[in-house]
Amino acid sequence: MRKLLSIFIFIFLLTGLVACDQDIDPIIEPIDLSLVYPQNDVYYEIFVRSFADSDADGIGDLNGITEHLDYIEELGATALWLMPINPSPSYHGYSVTDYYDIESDYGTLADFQNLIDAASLRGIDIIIDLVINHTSDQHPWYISAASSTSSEYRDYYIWNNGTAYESFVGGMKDLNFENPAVVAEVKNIMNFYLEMGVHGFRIDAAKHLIESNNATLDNALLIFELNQYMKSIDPNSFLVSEVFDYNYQLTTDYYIGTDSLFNFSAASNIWDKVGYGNNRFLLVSNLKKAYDDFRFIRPDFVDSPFIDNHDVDRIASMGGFNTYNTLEKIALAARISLTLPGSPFIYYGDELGMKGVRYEGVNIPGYGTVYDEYRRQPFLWGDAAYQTTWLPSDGSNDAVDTLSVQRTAKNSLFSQYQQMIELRKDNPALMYGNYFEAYVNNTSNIQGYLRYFQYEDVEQAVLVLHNLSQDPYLVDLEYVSLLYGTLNIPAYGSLIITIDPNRIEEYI
Ligand SMILES: [Ca+2]
Ligand SMILES: [Ca+2]
Repeated sequence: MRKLLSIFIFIFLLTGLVACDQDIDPIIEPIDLSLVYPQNDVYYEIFVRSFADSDADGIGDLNGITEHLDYIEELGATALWLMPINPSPSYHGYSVTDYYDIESDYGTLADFQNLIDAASLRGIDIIIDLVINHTSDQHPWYISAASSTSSEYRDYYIWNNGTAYESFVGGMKDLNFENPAVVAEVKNIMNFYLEMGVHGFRIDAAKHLIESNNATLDNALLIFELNQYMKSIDPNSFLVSEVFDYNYQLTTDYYIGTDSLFNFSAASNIWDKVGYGNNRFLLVSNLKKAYDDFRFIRPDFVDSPFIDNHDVDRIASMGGFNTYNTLEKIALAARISLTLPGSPFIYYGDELGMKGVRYEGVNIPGYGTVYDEYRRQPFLWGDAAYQTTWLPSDGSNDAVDTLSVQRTAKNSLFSQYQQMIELRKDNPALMYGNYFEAYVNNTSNIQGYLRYFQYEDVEQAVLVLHNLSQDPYLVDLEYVSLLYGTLNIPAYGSLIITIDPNRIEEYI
C-alpha cells in the first residue's frame, strides 16, 4: 500500500513538474569537463606483481588492486595504467604467450572484469599495456611458425636465414606488421579488452613495430589504423604510445596516429634542470618547443608527462637527486610534471620517494640474476597484510617511509602528491587544454609558465612559478587567488596563482 502511495505521489509530482515547466528558471548545472575531455586524466602506473597481494602468496595481483581502489582515490589518480597482465614466462610480462588470458600469478579474466567494473564505479579508467612488437617464443603462434616453413603462422614473424628476428633479447620474437593477418590479430585483441571496458592502451615499443627505412612514418600510420579502429568502438578511448627517445623531434610524427606520447624529452629536462641544475633557464623554453612541435602535427595532442617509469632508475636514485635536498627536488619535479599540459603519469611508489636502480646481471641469493627488477620493487604499504615479497630487499628502501607513516605525516611526499593532484583536478587551466606560454620574467632561478583554459562559461588563467635554486626567491606579483605556496618562494619551492584572464599579456 505504501509503495502504491509513493508511486501516486511520484506521478503527481511528475505531472506537476511537467505542468509548470515553463515557469521554472533553468538551473545551470556546472559542466563536468571530464566528460568533455575524456582523455585527460591523472594516471597511476602499476607493476601488478609489486603492488598489492590479496592472497598471501607474496605476489601482487588484480584483486589486490581492486581491494586498494580506496588508495587510488586517496592519492587522487583518476586512471590506472597496468603493466602487462597477460600470461608470460618473464616476471615483467613483456613476452606474452596468450593475449586473451590473465597471468595466473595475477588472477583470472573474471578478476580483471571485476577490477574494471569496480574502478568504473569510482570513475577510474584503466588502460593496459599492448605488447605487440613481439610475442614470447613460447606463444603458440611462434611454436607453430618455428616448427615448419609451411605453418599458417610462419608469416607472423620476420625470418632471416631461418632465424626469427628479435629487436629485444630474451626470447621475444618480433611480429611481422607487413602481414595484414597480424594487424587483424591486434585489432581482435584490442576489441576483446575494449569490450571488457578498458579505456585504452599503452603501445609498448612503438618505434620498433616496423623497422623499415621509413620506420617513423610506417609506425605512425600503423598506429593511426589501430587508433581509428579503437575509436570506431569507443570514441572516448585513449591511446598512448611509448616512443622511447629523449629527442622529441624524433617522436613528433607519431602524433599522426597516436592520441598521446610519453614525453621523454620533458622528463630528461626535469632530471637535468632540477636534479643537476644544468642550464636551468632553458627548462620552460625547451618544454614549449616540444609542445609547439606536437601542436603542429596534432593541435589537440594529449601529452603524457612523467618523471620516471619502470624502464629507468627511480628519480630518488638518480644522479642529481640522490645527493642533497633529495625530497625537496623530487617534490619539485613532481609539481612540474603535475602542472604541465596533458595526462601526467605517476609511477607507483614515486609518491613515497621509493628508490631503485638497474643491476647488470647481478646474482641475488634466493632470487637469481637481476637487471631491471629493483626499479620495480614491492610497494611500501607498511602493512604486512598486502605487502608483496616476491623480490628480496636490496636495502635501498630501508630508509624510505612507508605509506602508513606518510599518510599521517604532515608535508610528507605522499601528502604533497595528494595536494598537487587535487589542485590540478580543481583548476581547469591546469587539467585541460594545451595552452603553455613562458612567464615573461623567467631567470635561471625562476622558471614559470602560464596555463589558460576556456570552455563555455569556464575561463581560468593560472601562473605557475618554480624556484630551481637553493635560495629563497621573492616575487612581487598581483594575483586573483593564491592556489599554492608563498610570494617568497623557498628553495626548490613553487608558487601557483590565478590571474585575471584579461591581463595574460602582462605575464607572458
Ligand atoms: Ca597474490
Ligand atoms: Ca618490430
